[in-house]
Amino acid sequence: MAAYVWSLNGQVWPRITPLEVKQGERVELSFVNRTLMTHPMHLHGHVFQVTEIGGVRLRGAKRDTVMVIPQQTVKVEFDALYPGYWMIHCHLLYHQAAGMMTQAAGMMTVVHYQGFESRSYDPLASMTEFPRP
Ligand SMILES: [Cu+2]
Repeated sequence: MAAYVWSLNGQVWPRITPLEVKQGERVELSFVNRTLMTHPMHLHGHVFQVTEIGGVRLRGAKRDTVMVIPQQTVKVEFDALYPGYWMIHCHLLYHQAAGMMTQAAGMMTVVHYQGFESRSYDPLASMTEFPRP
């Protein structure tokens, strides 16, 4: 049986390309669920507003996690006010970390504020028990 590997933008943690944002801008994220499972998508350090569900625009709830059902697109917006690296991931631990057992970690990436530097940012450090690429 093939192992599950969930990805964001076709990439699996920790081999990801950060989502770049600029401090002060309003950022839209589109969660496009092409799978047959529901994913509770969670952004650290921010509150976002749900602005579209299944093609219907709305002024939705403000929250940090939103359920994205199979074959659905949910859009959210947040104000980029807190410089740093911030995790964004599926809150089902098995989806987020599924690949920790299979050398492909899964549904997690980061939002990165342009110009913010941190020597401690090293996604590959989470894979210490596996060979680096
Ligand atoms: Cu998930």
